[in-house]
Amino acid sequence: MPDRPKTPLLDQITRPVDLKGLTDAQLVQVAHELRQETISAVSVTGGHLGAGLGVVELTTALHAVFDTPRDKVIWDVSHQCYPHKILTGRRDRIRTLRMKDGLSGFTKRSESPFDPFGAAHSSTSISAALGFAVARDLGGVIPEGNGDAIAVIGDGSMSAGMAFEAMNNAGHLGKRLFVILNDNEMSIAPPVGALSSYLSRLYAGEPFQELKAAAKGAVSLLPEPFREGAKRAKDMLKGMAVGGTMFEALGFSYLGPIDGHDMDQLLPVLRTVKARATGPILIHVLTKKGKGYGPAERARDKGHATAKFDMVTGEQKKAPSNAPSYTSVFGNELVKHAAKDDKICAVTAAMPDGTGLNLMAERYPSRCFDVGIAEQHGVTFAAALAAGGMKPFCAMYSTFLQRGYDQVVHDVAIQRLPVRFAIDRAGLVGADGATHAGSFDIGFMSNLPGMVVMAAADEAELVHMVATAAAHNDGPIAFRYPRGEGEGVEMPETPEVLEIGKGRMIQDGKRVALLSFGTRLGEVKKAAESLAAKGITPTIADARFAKPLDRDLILQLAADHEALITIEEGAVGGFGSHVAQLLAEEGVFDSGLKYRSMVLPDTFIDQASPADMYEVAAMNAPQIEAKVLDVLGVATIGEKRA
Ligand SMILES: Cc1ncc(C[n+]2csc(CCOP(=O)(O)OP(=O)(O)O)c2C)c(N)n1
Repeated sequence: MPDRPKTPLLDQITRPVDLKGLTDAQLVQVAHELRQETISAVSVTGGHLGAGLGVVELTTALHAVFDTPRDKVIWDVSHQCYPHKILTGRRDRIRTLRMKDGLSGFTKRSESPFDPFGAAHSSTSISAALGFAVARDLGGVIPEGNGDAIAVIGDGSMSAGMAFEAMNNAGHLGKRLFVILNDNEMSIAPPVGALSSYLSRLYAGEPFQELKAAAKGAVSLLPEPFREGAKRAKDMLKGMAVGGTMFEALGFSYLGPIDGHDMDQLLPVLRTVKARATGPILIHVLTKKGKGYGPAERARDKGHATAKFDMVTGEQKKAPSNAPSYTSVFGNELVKHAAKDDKICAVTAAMPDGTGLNLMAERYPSRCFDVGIAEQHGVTFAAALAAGGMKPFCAMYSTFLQRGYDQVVHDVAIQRLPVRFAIDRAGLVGADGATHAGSFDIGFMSNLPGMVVMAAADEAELVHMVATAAAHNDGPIAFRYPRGEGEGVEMPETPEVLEIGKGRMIQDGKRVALLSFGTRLGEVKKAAESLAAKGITPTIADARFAKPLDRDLILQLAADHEALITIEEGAVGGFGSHVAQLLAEEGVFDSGLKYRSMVLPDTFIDQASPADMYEVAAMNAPQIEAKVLDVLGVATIGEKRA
């Protein structure tokens, strides 16, 4: 292949054990070739580039010094694992990353023994490493053996509560354990919060007096009522900081900061801690996200995630889009509402661009909050914003909202607080695979008393739903929408506040009614066109609401048709289950309605394009058509032959 880099030394490495005989100078060369191979692979597949480039030397050093897979290297989030995959026997498939039937873009236990723990949601690595360390000490038996446990965690991920819960526990247990803090001063967006500035101070070499001064300065910025509590917190911090880092106060030995691109620092430090450690050690490593590839280093997000690209120019190859993305529709609408109503505010957990809140942050910075990777805090923070008389939009991906679920139940729903949940990436998301699928939110939001749950069928509907959420002030409300572009429909001039719990008819037909919740509506319409050619005209309705259900609409559809099929981009236990419950309770089944529910199958679907994933889920137009024919007892040609 002409554009493949020359990698003579890397070509000899098929397993980490092959690194053992190399000199330090050769390891430097391996790292160099590994970087070129990583860039080349991601130029073909697209994916997470910047984070991996930042840990090329660290990856090489870890595998050279430790004995994986007996020793467990646990990558936090694991979006930085591509170089690790290349060194651990998966180089031959590295150009299938994130593709259907290819390598996962994250670590995955079923893929390799070198991936001891799967990840993709952040801040789990220290808990996992601690679990391995304790299992080792308790005599747990696994085929690879139980050696050292090493968590590699970014500064962004370190800011999450879960990381500190694990540090607290690990410091208490005192087991031999390594945490490598990979500090590149980046999350997806620039990291936010006090921890980030604390870390900067650690390596800026400023004395801790400075930290105290900063804490004092921060207190004086607060309005009077907050000052007393903040002062107490500051005093605590003062006490902790004197005599060591925060990490030492948590029971870790702190080592660093060291240059994570300098093998002459990395190798001796790792060798020393491997030989000597008796308890938990935190090694603070400074790296540069996107290191060694100009276009990534220069990019605003340091090449966090990229489409396929031209290796020479760095130009990304994106298909031109015809319709606006759902994310941008949400972001734009929110800004419009915020312009009219100064109580509207917004919360994102480290995803300002991904959720479209970057627009709000630009226009109304004082009303837009990036709380860091802290979904739990973000939800409770939004709850109290609502309790305090604001109108918060809590914008999170479906998959990450899972982490804030107790807060949704306990802080928002039970208190009936009007938090507006904007749930992005609902349904199957494609290349990020099962860990990022937004499969469960319909179920876990709809079962909460008092929660309103909507799904947009297209981008115009999303406009109405943002308006509906803005206007809904007597309890929590959620609206979900998928990743990617809209349907290309005409956009409404003025947004409409929808009547809560009312669906809409799309097409009148006979015999079978298709009741869609969300963006499968497009596939439903396609199926209906194809059915029309066979002489079947289904009724089509868009439920709009999974909670409260449009009882009148549903019972009418049931009364007027011999069959009713619901379809939604979510797991069992969602919209269809609520419809089935209603039909059962109303005795509709007693008189023989044929009811079918199309939901995601009871499996975790591996990465592919969203369309391919929906094919696996049997939820595309041909499968909807087949479902209709089946329920009506019309055999398809293929089946007849069989
Ligand atoms: C719970 C959770 N929320 C949000 C994300 C989205 N996310 C993926 S990577 C990332 C940034 C991670 O930053 P950092 O740990 O500093 O690693 P870096 O990419 O800088 O190497 C975020 C916010 C996630 N994976 N998990």
